[in-house]
Amino acid sequence: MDTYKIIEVKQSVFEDNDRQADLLREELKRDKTFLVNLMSSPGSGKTTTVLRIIEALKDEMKIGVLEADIDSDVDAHTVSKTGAKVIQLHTGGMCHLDADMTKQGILELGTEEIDFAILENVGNLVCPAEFDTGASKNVMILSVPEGDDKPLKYPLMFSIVDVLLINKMDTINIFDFDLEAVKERVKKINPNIKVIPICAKTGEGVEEWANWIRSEVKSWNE
Ligand SMILES: Nc1nc2c(ncn2[C@@H]2O[C@H](COP(=O)(O)OP(=O)(O)OP(=O)(O)O)[C@@H](O)[C@H]2O)c(=O)[nH]1
Ligand SMILES: [Mg+2]
Repeated sequence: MDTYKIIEVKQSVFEDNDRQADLLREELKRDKTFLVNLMSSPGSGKTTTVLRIIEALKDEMKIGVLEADIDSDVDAHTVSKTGAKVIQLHTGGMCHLDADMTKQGILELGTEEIDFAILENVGNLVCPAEFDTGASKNVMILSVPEGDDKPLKYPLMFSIVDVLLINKMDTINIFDFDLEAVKERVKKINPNIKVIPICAKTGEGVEEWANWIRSEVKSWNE
């Protein structure tokens, strides 16, 4: 007979996180704050896209930003120049944010003053997909130089997002990136996903994402 017990710790961690995430979502709904969890690989253009969306929406809604990184405050410093309220979250080595960490950031941000909050998650295509942050919606960026095979290699991430932004479209002729193949691959994993090609560098395509946010903020507040 075995003299030791095996406990599925991972499962209980996820269940506990899911409960906290649902509670946070309810609070955000009550406070009329729409929170987007923005995920991607390192360097795919999250901060550049955040700057563009602030530019597009800053005259219509009060925007707050949570910048999550293992270390440093370079992204918070960059975003703070827009005038939006920014909180930098350090994960202390963790490769993702969970609902409790997100809640701590939201409390610092203060929901009364914020209509639209955006969480730039830690750059990673694996761990952030496993933890519900309590956000209203999940959005991810796949940038052209990463390659069109990523939906095949990281299906979980592509399965949990509402919107896929395909960034760095200005480089599509340099890399062998098949946009139609990506659309087909992601629709197989997630038939309801909305795919928006953008170029955060020039701002091209960002208006379509801004329109999606406008419409989601409206329904969140109904
Ligand atoms: N050519 C091109 N470069 C871009 C575009 N968007 C972002 N970049 C560049 O890509 C690099 C990384 O962009 P960031 O916005 O810092 O990426 P990030 O995802 O926030 O990076 P981490 O926070 O480190 O994960 C920078 O040099 C940007 O100027 C784009 O649309 N086209
Ligand atoms: Mg960044």
